[in-house]
Amino acid sequence: MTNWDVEKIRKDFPVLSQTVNGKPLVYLDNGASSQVPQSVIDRTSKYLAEEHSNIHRGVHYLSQHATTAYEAAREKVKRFINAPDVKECIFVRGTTEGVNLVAFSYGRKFIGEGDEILVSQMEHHSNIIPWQMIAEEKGATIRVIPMNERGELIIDEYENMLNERTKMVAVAHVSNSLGTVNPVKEMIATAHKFGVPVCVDAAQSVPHFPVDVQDLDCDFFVFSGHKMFGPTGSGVMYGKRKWLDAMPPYQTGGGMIRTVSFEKTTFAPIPDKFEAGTPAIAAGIGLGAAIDYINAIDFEAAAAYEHELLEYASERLGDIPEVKIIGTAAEKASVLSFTIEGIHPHDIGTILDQQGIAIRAGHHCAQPVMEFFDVPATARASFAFYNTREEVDKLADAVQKVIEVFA
Ligand code: C6P
Repeated sequence: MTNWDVEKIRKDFPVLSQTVNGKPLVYLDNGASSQVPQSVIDRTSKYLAEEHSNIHRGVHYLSQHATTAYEAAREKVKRFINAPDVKECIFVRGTTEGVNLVAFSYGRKFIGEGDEILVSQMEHHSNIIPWQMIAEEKGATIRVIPMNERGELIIDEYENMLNERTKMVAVAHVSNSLGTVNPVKEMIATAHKFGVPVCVDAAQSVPHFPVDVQDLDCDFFVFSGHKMFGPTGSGVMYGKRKWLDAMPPYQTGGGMIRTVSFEKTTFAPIPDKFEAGTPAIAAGIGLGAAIDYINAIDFEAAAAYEHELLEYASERLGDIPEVKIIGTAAEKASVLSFTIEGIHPHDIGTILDQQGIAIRAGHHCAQPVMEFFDVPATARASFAFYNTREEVDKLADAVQKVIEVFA
């Protein structure tokens, strides 16, 4: 095993030490929301207890202090994703809001009748519906990049779909329902040959391995704080300045204007143009603390450890004949989706919960994926670097028990 002191890491996460239904909690629902280390809890509490004030508005001490802390968090985001310019990092509530921002703002300006938007077959609903809505509004068409039986995008077909009508490619870095790591760098390079921008849904990648938006050369990169050990209500939409400067505001109101009169309003430059109203200040500062936490651990080692854990879990569950693993791509991260013939995933989830094991059961907001695999839902274990092999063993034993109960 990789040299990773998981027991030491677990102590950073207070929630993990509790019992659920009389059993030690085994938290395997990190894809839905990861847990929060004490340092993030402390930083957020400190802000609320000692520093809280509205930002960008006040001349008084607390307001300036809060503004400095919030903008420091933005700097941390910039370094975390290696954005060229901190102003290209827009704070949003999460991935959903980020994709909506890109779809409606970019779409209103750059998408027209007869245009095409490519989304992949494995997208989360958050990276489908906003594009559908803007396509309807503009008379554009959604085209779907297909995948194979392992849950890998068929890149040859993708390349054939790009043409002069394509105005956007929207693709997940990592699929939340299958765990597939998509070859986004290559996909972006291909899209750029046609002058097409790419919006990467990074909700499931940033918690699991280091990312670099300049290396990827993506046009937009969107993620949620609560899946990367930060608070809910925090998230980021990174966009290349050339697009952000040209795009209209998504929401309007306070904090995003230069001048307002009843005749005309002019807008502030980025990032303010896209941050109308009082933001989630505590959440943003908490996200900064989550990035500090990730920077303080050996994230590369964490990624390697997590990968081994996923392989081990895939082996353990793969050894159970009744279990069918959904999503067997060569490149995967964190997610193990499975079904058991004749047992509904909700029943699996409920019985596992009785053992203190938290997994997710359902369609994972990816109904097209369920349709492709012809299942109503899957059970999904999703891992983080604080999970252990013993927890994987408990999962496998509990799954075996579920099968016995239903036999
Ligand atoms: N997936 C899951 O259990 P929000 O809710 O805005 O933070 O993230 C939306 C989202 C977008 N894209 C991907 C790839 C995602 O995984 C998610 C959230 C959770 O898989 C909740 S459905």
